[in-house]
Amino acid sequence: MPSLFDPIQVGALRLPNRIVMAPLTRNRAPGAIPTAMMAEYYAQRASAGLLITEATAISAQAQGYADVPGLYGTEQLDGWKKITAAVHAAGGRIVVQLWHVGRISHVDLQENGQKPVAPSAIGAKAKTYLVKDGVGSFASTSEPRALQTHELPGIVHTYRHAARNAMSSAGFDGVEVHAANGYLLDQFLKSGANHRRDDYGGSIENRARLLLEVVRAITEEIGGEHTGIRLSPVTPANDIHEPDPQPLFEYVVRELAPLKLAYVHIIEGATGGARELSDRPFDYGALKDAYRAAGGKGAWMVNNGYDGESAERALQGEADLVAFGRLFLANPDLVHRLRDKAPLNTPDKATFYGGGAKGYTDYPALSR
Ligand code: 8OZ
Repeated sequence: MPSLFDPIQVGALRLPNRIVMAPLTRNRAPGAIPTAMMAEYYAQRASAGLLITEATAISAQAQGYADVPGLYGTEQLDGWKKITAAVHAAGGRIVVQLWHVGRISHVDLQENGQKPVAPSAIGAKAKTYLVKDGVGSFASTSEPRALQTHELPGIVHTYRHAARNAMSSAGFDGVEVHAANGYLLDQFLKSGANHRRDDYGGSIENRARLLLEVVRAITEEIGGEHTGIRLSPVTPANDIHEPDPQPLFEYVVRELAPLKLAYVHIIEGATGGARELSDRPFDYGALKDAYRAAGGKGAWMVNNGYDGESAERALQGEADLVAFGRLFLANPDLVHRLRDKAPLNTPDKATFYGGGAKGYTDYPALSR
């Protein structure tokens, strides 16, 4: 049986261990431009088997929070290029998480104060984060407008274009499609947010259509071996709801199977919260079985609240890879600490979102 410290092939990448840094929004990219401090932060964590960047907007319309990075302008791509170079120089591997927030946005973050876009004109009871004159505050998300059917090929193209730029201009080793946590692709998947009457709403096949078009376009562009996906079947994050997730997600992974993805990344339970939800049971083993039965060979990555011990147990079961969020945030040398069963730094919630080096690049590594 493998341990966290055994190497593994994941698509085109050879990982030296099975410990992944989960995507973590940190709101430290003013004007959506990645910074030198971000390069230091990611390079400090380069001993991870794989680094997944914080969610990164694929267009101006895809932005939903102040100071999250983008991947659509030259300055943004140049900023990321310095980050990927720093990670590679430190011996690491890094993929970028491609993000469109859909309705989880605010008119103040949209070009010309337009409404955010969504599958349907249904607002989310959720908060976003704005910065005005240097002062940050939480604000309710704005009422969205429904995307018209003829706009959807443009959304697919935007993902394709971002994936191409991620590889050829920004120097990433791959991309992760963010289809989780109540953002655009999850909004299309789940019937609480998708009341469409065209080919992109109603049946499971229709609700999964946009996601599958996006992933097919990306894999055509950069290859499945450079592509991963993140799904959260039951999370209530961002006011998202689906009464019958099991058949929906089994359909999704069966359709993903032929695309030869590098990995499938599953958030178990409520994002950053309870792993088991009594009102939303879900059989993750059956999900993986559906993927494998359909010929899916991608690595199976699990996430949510793992520590070293529960991660080792997961590797004895369904998992090939385990993604750690808060523990990696607070422990740049998490791999070494888990191997040595050393004490861990405690994450400081007050500095998760926004700010400077404090609670970002100043968590100490153990001296070795
Ligand atoms: C925390 C704050 C803002 C965004 C996600 C991208 O949940 C996020 C996110 C997390 O996927």
